[in-house]
Amino acid sequence: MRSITEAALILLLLAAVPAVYAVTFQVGDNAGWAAGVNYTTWVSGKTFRVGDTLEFKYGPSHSVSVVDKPDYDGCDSSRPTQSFSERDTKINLTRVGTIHFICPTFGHCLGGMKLAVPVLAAVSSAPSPSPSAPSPSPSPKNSKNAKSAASKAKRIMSYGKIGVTMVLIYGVVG
Ligand SMILES: [Cu+2]
Repeated sequence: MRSITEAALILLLLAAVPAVYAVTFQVGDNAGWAAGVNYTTWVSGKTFRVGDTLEFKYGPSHSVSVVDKPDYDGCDSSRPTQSFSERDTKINLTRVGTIHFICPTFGHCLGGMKLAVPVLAAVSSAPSPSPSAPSPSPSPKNSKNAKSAASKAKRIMSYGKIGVTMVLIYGVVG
């Protein structure tokens, strides 16, 4: 009885494992989202995955804007896709690709308050259905069919040979 309970617990733990992989990164570590932090250095050596969370902690003079790459490169905060200023912003990473952040306060991005986070696919034990699953192209399939048809024909021929041999044997015996 006890071992069944233990086994059930282990199964529960195993099922919970993918959730354990989700990580919350505090941007800039203890320095937070602030001037004078090198976010390129902060990003390097870290692995970000879909399901992880970025937490921005910052003072009232800062904000967080999600921008595209050209605006990240050019420190242009005039057309963010998302903006936050609640001083504790949690961004869930939901897509594979690089997500770009800048501080829209004048001069801050140029001063280094910019962050590009490369997001990799989630690690999961459960196979997720892929919309772009590779399907075999028709030509190799056809040649494979032709091959198996040829081997089938060969087999039929050898059966035919055995048949003829048996008929001959019967003929000799009879
Ligand atoms: Cu700022």
